[in-house]
Amino acid sequence: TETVTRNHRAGKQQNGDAAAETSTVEDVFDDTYTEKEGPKPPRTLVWRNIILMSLLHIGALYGLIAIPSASALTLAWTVVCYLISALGVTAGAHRLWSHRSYKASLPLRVFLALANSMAFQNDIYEWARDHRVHHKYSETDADPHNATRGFFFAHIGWLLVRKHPDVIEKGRKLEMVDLKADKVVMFQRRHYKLSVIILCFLVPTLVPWYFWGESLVVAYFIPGLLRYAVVLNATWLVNSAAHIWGNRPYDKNINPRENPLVAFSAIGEGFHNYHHTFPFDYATSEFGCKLNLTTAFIDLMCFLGLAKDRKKVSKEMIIARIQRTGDGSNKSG
Ligand code: ST9
Ligand code: ZN
Ligand code: ZN
Repeated sequence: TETVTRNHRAGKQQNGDAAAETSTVEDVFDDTYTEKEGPKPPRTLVWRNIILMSLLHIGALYGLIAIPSASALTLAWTVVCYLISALGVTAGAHRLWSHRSYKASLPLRVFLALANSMAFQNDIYEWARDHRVHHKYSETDADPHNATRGFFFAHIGWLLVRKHPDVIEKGRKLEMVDLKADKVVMFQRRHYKLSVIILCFLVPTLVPWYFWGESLVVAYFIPGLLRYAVVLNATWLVNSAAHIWGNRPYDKNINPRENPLVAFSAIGEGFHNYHHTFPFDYATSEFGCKLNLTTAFIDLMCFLGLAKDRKKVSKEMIIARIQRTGDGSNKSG
């Protein structure tokens, strides 16, 4: 049944105008790839990123100790910014654009692209390309955040060094026609820097200052830097923690795990054993909206007529998979 689904998805692959409407098969694990023999290429540190990421985290720490001096409205605004930027990654770059697990109307795609710029995690096109190679070549040299290189590398280290050449080589061969055909994605890519300055830094800082007289310093360090750093770390925990700690009810032969704590902080993206087993499922989980605000958001968008065609794995297929390759921790199998 699983191959049926894959062929079905491959069969739906089109190009040209309809491309933005299609599904993708580029997120399916490719077991024909083998790492090159011999010594690994040297690790080259990128000092600019090391310095910027250190400054960001020092700024976030300052934001943390400034919390008592922030007004309640500013703290509420911080949560709002957290949720918007998180949705730009989860419902946008991840479930819509990397995996094509549902379809979104133009207004929703515009919202998700703006929200995505607020999250400042590279533009949607680059994010999705890295994410497709992550699924296709998971835990190998061609995986940008290969978790077999340890927690630190999978978490943040991969953004502080040059990429393994295989990531770029395999990434260049990926089918990206669906994203190239999406005008919203290409517009965000063309204007990425400006959109980040406005949405990740200016809007979070200026709204509390203008509307309720918060000090610019507090507004910059809490809804600005602290919120940005927390969203980044919540995202990175999916690559680090959820590839290391948790059960493997669906496939015990792969590293990704079910991690409820990560699911909570990443608004639904911690059911990672399920997600790598069924990457096209719009809920990234067997359990719908449970610990999964992103699924609730996509459901709401469908209810409002702004999204449609959610892909979901059937219960029978999940149970068959649990029985065939699960680690025994899921009782519904
Ligand atoms: C960030 C991203 O944080 C986080 C992503 C996390 C993913 C998580 C997934 C988990 C599941 C989803 C859960 C969501 C949960 C959300 C929860 C929310 C609460 N294929 O890059 P360069 C080309 S970003 C094909 O310079 P270097 C590239 O086009 C944080 N080609 O490589 C270029 O070509 P050309 C902010 C590729 O020199 C050339 O290669 N951003 C691919 O090795 C060189 O590219 C940063 O910190 C590919 N995959 O540098 C910036 N990749 O020359 C970080 C590259 O022709 N990035 N190419 O133009 C960098 O500074 C650099 O990329 C680098 C590597 C230093 C890391
Ligand atoms: Zn993963
Ligand atoms: Zn994914």
